[in-house]
Parts: sequence; C-alpha cells; structure tokens
Amino acid sequence: MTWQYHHGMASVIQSKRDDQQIISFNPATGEEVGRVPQLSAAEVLAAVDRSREAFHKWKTTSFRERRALVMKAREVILTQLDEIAHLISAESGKPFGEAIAMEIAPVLDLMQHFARSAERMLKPRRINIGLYATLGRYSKIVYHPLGVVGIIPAWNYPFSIPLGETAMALMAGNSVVIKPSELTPFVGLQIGEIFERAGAPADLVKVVTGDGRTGAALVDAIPDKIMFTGSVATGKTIASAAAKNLIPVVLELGGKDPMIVFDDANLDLAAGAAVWGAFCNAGQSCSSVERLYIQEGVADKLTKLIVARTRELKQGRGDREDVSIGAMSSERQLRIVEDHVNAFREAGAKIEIGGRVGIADRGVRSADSVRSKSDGAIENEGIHDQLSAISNLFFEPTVISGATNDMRPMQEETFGPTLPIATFKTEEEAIRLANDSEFGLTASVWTRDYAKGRRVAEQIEAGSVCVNEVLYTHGIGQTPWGGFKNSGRGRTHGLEGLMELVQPQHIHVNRVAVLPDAWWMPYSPTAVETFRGFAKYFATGSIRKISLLLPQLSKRIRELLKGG
Ligand code: TXE
Repeated sequence: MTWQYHHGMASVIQSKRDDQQIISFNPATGEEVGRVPQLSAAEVLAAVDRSREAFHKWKTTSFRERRALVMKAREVILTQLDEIAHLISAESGKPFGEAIAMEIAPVLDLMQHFARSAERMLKPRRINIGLYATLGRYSKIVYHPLGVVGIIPAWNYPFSIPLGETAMALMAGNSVVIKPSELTPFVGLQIGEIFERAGAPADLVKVVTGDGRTGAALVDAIPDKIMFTGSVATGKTIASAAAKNLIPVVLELGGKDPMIVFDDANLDLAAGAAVWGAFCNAGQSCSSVERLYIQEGVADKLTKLIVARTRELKQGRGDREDVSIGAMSSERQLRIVEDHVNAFREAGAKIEIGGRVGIADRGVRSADSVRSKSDGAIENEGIHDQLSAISNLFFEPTVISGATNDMRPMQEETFGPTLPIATFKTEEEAIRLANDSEFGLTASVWTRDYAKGRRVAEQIEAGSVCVNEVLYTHGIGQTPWGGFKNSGRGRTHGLEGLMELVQPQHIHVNRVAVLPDAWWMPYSPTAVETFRGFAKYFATGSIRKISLLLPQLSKRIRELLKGG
C-alpha cells in the first residue's frame, strides 16, 4: 500500500487512528490530507537498527561533507517553499504565510548557521588545568557524536522543530529517527523526503509514523538520545521510560509565559506585540503570551488598544493570504481553550472580545458554512459512525480583562488564542506574579527604561526573557532554547543545544612521563606528609605556595624511585 496525500472531505476531527493507520485531516476544512501507517514496535526497532548502521558511516564524515548535505537540504526546501508551507498549513491549520515566517525562514537560518559553525563549535579545545600543567600535563576535550538521535516533536511547529534538531544532530555526526506527531505526519515525512532529495545516505534520516505508541516504541528501541517536545505529562512518561536504559532526554514542555508592561512602555508597540504574541499560530506556541500583566495606570488604555487591534484580525482557512488566525490544530486543543474561557467567565473575569467557538462576523467564512460542508463530507465518506463531528475547529481570538493568578486558567497552559489581562502596582509585584507558575519557558518585559528591563528580566524564572520583544527567540537558532521549572530539561539550539547532541571526551596527556606520580603506591609517612603539602600548598592554585612544597615532593619522588 502506498501512503499518499488524499483529497476529499471526511471530517473536522483532525486525526483518527486505528491499529493500522492514521488519517490526517486539515482542521480548517475537514479535508483528508492523507493516511499513514501506524508503525509497530518491531518496525520502529528495525528503523533504529538501520539508523545505527547509517550512523557508523556518517560519524566518519568530515564537517565539509555534513555541511554539503545540510546546505543542499536548504536548497531543496527553497525549491518547494510554497508547497511545504501549504502542507504545514493544511495539517496544522496555521496561515500559509505564518508557516513561511515562523517555521521555514527560521529553520533555514538555523541550518545555514550550524552548517557553517558546527565545525568551529565542536573543535577540540585545550582546558586550563592550572597547576597540573606545571607537572608537564595537558588536557583537551574532543566531541564525539552520540549515535541515533530519536526526535519526538509535537504538532504546533511540525516542520521547524524536528528539522532544526535534525540538522544540528547531523552536523554533530549523528543519525536521526523522527516520530512526527500523529496530527502532522505528512510534514514529518516531508523532512525525510527533503534529505533524501538532498542526497543523504540511506537510513540517515528516518521517519516513523504513528501515535504515542510508536513514540513509546522509539524510546524502547534505545536510541542514544531523545529530543522531545510536548506536554509535561508525556515528558514525564518519556523520561521515566528512557531512564530504564539511561537514555538522556531533552524535554521541551511548554509554558505559561508572562508579558509585563510597565507604564513607561511604548503602548502601541506593546499592543501589537501582545496581539501577535498571544494569537500567532492560534496561540499554540510554547512561548506564546499566556498572561499579560499591565501596570495599573495604563491598563485601560492598553486593553482598549489590544481589543481594537484584535477586532481587525481576519480568521479563516490557512491557505488564504489575508488570514491572520487559522484553525486550532485539534478538537482536543479547542476543548481546552473553551474550558479555560468558561472558567475565566465563571471566576468573574470579563470577555472583552471573542470567547466563542467559530468565526466571528469579521472572519472570512462563517461557522455555519464550515459546519454544513463538513457534515456533508462525513456522510459522503460513510464514516459518520466512526468520527464524532464538531462544527469547526476555529476559536475566536479572545481578550479577557480582570484576570487574577488564582483563576485556574492563569496556572494551566491554555495553548490557544486567549489573552488574559491582569494588573500590578509595583515592579516587585510584577515579578512575583510572573514567577507564580509551575512553568518557566519565556517571558517579556516592556519598558523604555532598559536598566529596569534587564533588572526585571534577570529576576524572572524563565529560560529566555525578552525586553521589548516577544515570542520569537526560538527563531534565533544561535541562542539556547529551553525552560526552567516544569517547562523542561536541557536545551535545544545554540551552543548549549549542540552540546546536547555530542559526547565530550577528555584526553589527558603527560608529556614528561619519566617520573612516578607522588600519589602512587606504596604509601609511607613521607607520602602522608607530601599529601598534607598537597592540601596546604598545591590545592591553593598559587605558584608561590606550590614552590614551598618542592623539597617534600622531591623527597617523596626519590623514595618512590628507590622503592621501584
Ligand atoms: O502532546 P503530547 P499533545 C502541550 C499543550 C497541549 C498538551 C497536549 O498544552 O494541550 O501539551 O498536547 C508523542 N511515548 N503542548 O497531546 O501527548 C505524540 O505522539 C513517546 C506543549 O499533542 O505530549 C507526539 O508526537 N511519545 C508543547 C508527542 O509525543 C509519545 C507542544 C507530543 O504529544 C507518548 C504541544 C509516549 N508515551 C503540546 N505519548 C510545547 N512544548 O510546545 C505521546 N507521544
């Protein structure tokens, strides 16, 4: 059986699985994108075995060869730019333009950066070993690849996240097995095809499709590293499964990212940033603005600016170029957003705009048109009884005022197009409210006082904090990405991310290997006196003090030489 894109209306439920296959749907239209196999544990194990064979050849390649492959893959992407963007849009629901801006352009930049810089970043380097150097020794670090890197991404950035990690892993000399999200399997397969078209050796980049069971099988197949993006719950499951075989894991687990606006900020800019930061990718970004804290004096003004900008946004199918907000990627995610908005309402917060499932009047399609089309499609496909239909997967961009941290949705990740607003009086209160969360991925601080901005940024418990910017730093592949607290463990991107994909080896050389070391056996009263000297003089790191030890040291060496 071939697994190809398939067109035809089916349902607005985006992903339906059985034991053999996964059906991928366009969440904005209900069209079936195609079907892929649900691979078994045995098939995943075989893929990892083949990947390991590919690794043994790839690890011997030069940086030049690796660079050539990654740069060629970039070219392949550029020749298919619109096609890839449409596929990303079709499987995830995001606007086509956003797929180019937020996924393809940043990952192309990441690829060229690591293709050009990995050799320098992984160059063997000498370590300053202090006084040990006076004994004629030196140390250096060399970096070895790990082996097979298993990548388990989510559906929200189905192209840029796994592709960026793949490019970095390859530059470090590893092979890769990707298990794409069951909501976006064709985007995952596309990554494999890109490397195939770029001339990658067989099995160097493998893609295994399936749901969480396939992901679990990948962990159990004992790759040499797991790079995971997804929920805290699944992150914990993967970390504990990986621990059985001591497989190292990098976890990127989302966030509840705060944006703090002080009263001296440029409010026009802050309004635009809050709207983009909260609603980009329909809010389904781990670093999207999930909580907005505005200093009391400017809260009303900024809220009005935000509402006005939100009113201007068009929502609809991702393949339209004038659409800013697409569909949610799955019904499950839509239901979480609905639940959180209802919880805000019940807790007494005010819905300033939005708040409903469907597309508001300003949108480009009405909810009814989506509903009738998809209902018809279900009948046509004859799978009505297998798939539970919902009207559509759009949720209006929603601005909520009067939020407080004790409201449940101010603590749980929403991952949707909501912008809850709370207020604060002082700098200390803003920091306390921002840090009152189990998450700590990113944050942003808005002020014209840069010293204050940096001071506040450094007190926020988050892996990346922007001053007068928001959300986009995942797109700067040169910088490390990862979270504090429950937002994850380890880093992707940047030097720190590249270090996750290598095994450092320490090489220690004694260039004057003619005398025994004073700490060798047999021990004696002279030895013990020398060891006292190590503690008192050598361990100070001072050349002057170590010189006081020299008579005792030579006595001890003579003793060892006589004994030998
Ligand atoms: O994630 P899951 P879901 C958050 C967001 C969202 C929630 C759930 O709040 O509502 O997570 O999203 C694979 N062993 N984020 O259900 O389940 C699965 O097949 C191995 C934040 O999509 O974590 C998919 O490929 N793999 C986030 C991937 O894990 C398993 C991005 C993610 O699925 C597995 C997305 C298992 N036992 C959601 N079970 C972020 N960090 O940005 C599932 N998978």
